[in-house]
Amino acid sequence: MKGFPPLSIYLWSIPSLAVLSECETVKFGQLCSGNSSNRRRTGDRWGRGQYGARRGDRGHQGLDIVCNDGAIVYAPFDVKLNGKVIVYTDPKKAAINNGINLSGEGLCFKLFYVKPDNYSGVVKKGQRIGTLLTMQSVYPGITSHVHVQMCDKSDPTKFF
Ligand SMILES: *[C@@H]1O[C@H](CO)[C@@H](O)[C@H](O)[C@H]1NC(C)=O
Ligand SMILES: CC(=O)N[C@H]1CO[C@H](CO)[C@@H](O)[C@@H]1O
Ligand SMILES: CC(=O)N[C@H]1CO[C@H](CO)[C@@H](O)[C@@H]1O
Repeated sequence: MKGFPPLSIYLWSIPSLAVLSECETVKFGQLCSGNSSNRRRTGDRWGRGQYGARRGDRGHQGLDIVCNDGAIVYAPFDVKLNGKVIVYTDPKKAAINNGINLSGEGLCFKLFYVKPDNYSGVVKKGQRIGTLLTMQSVYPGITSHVHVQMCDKSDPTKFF
């Protein structure tokens, strides 16, 4: 048997590979009308859109996907609506203070700056969740976007 790894190595590798490939296949479908490729916000005068980008003294906790004000936001896969998200406490940002907590494909995540049609129930992939709020009214010149944030605040980039 010299030169061969123990059989247990082969046995352990099989289920772990299966789990790995299953996780890697979860990808977000189109989130916003007019942006079929889920194009990401790169940067503008208000900041950059990637996870971990600088936001004052902390890091950006989500990933920003380009979406025009008033555009339709779609379910990226079959989802369950888990209720409203409060994005801001600052009353000056009330116009864009809305969002929705969702789950599907084993993921729990939130979409910010969206006015959802409903706060509970289910929505099929590609069906309408709601519309993008008027980001330009609060952040003039920003690349308007949907902010995607995992409920555990982990990096969502691998799902795009
Ligand atoms: C989102 O909704 C789920 C399911 O109701 C809940 O368990 C979770 O705590 C919520 N997450 C956040 C960050 O609000
Ligand atoms: C609003 C928006 O982001 N539109 C873009 C979505 O993606 C397509 C294809 O990548 C672009 O051409 C649009 O400009
Ligand atoms: C499933 C569900 O509750 N759908 C409702 C979502 O909201 C619209 C109006 O905004 C209703 O017509 C649907 O019945």
